[in-house]
Amino acid sequence: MPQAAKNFYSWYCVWQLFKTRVLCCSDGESTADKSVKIFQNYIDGRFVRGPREFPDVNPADGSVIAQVSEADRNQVNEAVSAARSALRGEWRRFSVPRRAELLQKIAAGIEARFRDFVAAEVADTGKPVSLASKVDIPRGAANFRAFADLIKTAPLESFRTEMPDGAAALNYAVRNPLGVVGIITPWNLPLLLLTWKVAPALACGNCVVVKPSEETPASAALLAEVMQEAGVPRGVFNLVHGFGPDSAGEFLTSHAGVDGFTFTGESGTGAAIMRTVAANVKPVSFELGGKNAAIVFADCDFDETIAGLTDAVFMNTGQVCLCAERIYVERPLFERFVLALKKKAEALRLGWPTDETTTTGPLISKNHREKVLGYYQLARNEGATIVTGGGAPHFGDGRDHGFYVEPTILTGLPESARCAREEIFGPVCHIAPFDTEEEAIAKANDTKYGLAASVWTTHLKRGHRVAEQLRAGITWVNCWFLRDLRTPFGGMGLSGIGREGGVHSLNFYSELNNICVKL
Ligand code: NAD
Ligand code: 6OH
Repeated sequence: MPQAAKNFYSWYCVWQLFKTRVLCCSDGESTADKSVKIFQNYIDGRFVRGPREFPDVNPADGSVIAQVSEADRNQVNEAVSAARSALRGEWRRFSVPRRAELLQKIAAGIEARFRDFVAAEVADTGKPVSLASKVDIPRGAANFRAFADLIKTAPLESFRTEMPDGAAALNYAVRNPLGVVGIITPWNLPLLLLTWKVAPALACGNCVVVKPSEETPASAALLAEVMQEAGVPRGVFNLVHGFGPDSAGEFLTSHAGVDGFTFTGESGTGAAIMRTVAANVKPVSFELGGKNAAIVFADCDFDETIAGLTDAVFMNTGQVCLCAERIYVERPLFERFVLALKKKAEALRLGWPTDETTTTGPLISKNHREKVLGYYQLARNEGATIVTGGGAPHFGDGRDHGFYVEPTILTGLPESARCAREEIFGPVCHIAPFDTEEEAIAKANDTKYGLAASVWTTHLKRGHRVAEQLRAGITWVNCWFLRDLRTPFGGMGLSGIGREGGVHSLNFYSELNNICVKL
């Protein structure tokens, strides 16, 4: 079969699967037989429509794949009330082992519908099917399994206190749920980033109201089905669809009945949410943007470094908060490095997301494509050399209506250039040479962000020494995106507030009560 026909066929198969299995959600009844698919809200254990709908667009060809039911203020209020009632209901009596068992059941539910989730994520985000199958969906299930285990072994402090007069007391902390948690997530890794918050929140006994990105409602809608099938008590997991300002996002963050908010998204959105939440003085956990640096020393393992940084720059079409957009290379290696990364960029296969051989899908939306192409033009205006890419590809088929851009490598920008300082969130990096270790560290740290960094060297002591001095919440040495769910994750500066992951998640989603007993 010619490639174009194969692409069409695989796309058709995924679309059929998507139509008949994924698009859903009316009290457990599939709407597969209806022509217009509607993603509904899930409130108090029931799928409900909102008063308005908006289209869900496939970024690969710009087609409308479903309608999404936008929750209005009343429905967001209902979701928060349902969550609050559920906190007082049977959920309160769920012991830690029972909650852990339920989380395992949710993980199994995701795994049982693996193909549905993959199809949903691929159609919604345009990410390659290979990536959704290897990263997004397995990690979605793994988040529930990891926090099911972690909650069972979560440490709590205790101190025996002795006063100078001989009085003694036993102090010990007990872990209570934070309460109703508002969860707002972005579109780049929809299920992965949502479950990374929902799993620890439920593990700690909270009830949640989640608002996924308006760009990617599908996997959250499927997760609601899995929650229902797994027997999660009604009101414990609620899902509202919509936008940010003057929509479900803002209705949720301005609600005084939510006890805390966890948000992943842009730094500017974080600031807006913080202003809204401040009125009710609620705790926040923020995972925001980045302008992440990689430092490559001349003594690095060259092939490993090129392979690692190809992923770090181009994975998910550069739409991972941890992607490296600034690469500093020790001068003797600079030209060889630029040429090798150029070769890798040019070998990427921009294709239909459903094609197993595609490495690079479209960007998420028309707006985002305009933003990224705007930065490509700005880079030219700022004096960059475009080593490769710098524009939009032409396919001669339906993908020309999608949101693809070329993988792009820039050199020659001053450190003050906007393209070297602002988060672009596309398949693009700027590469600059450096002469000394101190210079590389200073350049890497010269940013208002502070999310992730990587160091590439075979010099053991230098690897540790440089990593320790980088201002980032996560620093990799000779690797990228190697993540252990028990480790702290988050950023400093414009990259966020607080840490999640392992016990850090458990602490955010809990209120500790220290009990002091006189002995
Ligand atoms: P975004 O900030 O535009 O939107 C994220 C979510 O916030 C969406 O659900 C949106 O509807 C909602 N929202 C927007 N305005 C709101 C408001 N005023 N009140 C309440 N909710 C509001 O981000 P995005 O474009 O979806 O995602 C890309 C950004 O996310 C990038 O900056 C990226 O770096 C960042 N990100 C960070 C991490 C991390 O872990 N640090 C992970 C993934 C993505
Ligand atoms: C941000 O876009 C991605 C974050 C991913 C993780 O934190 C992870 O653990 O996979």
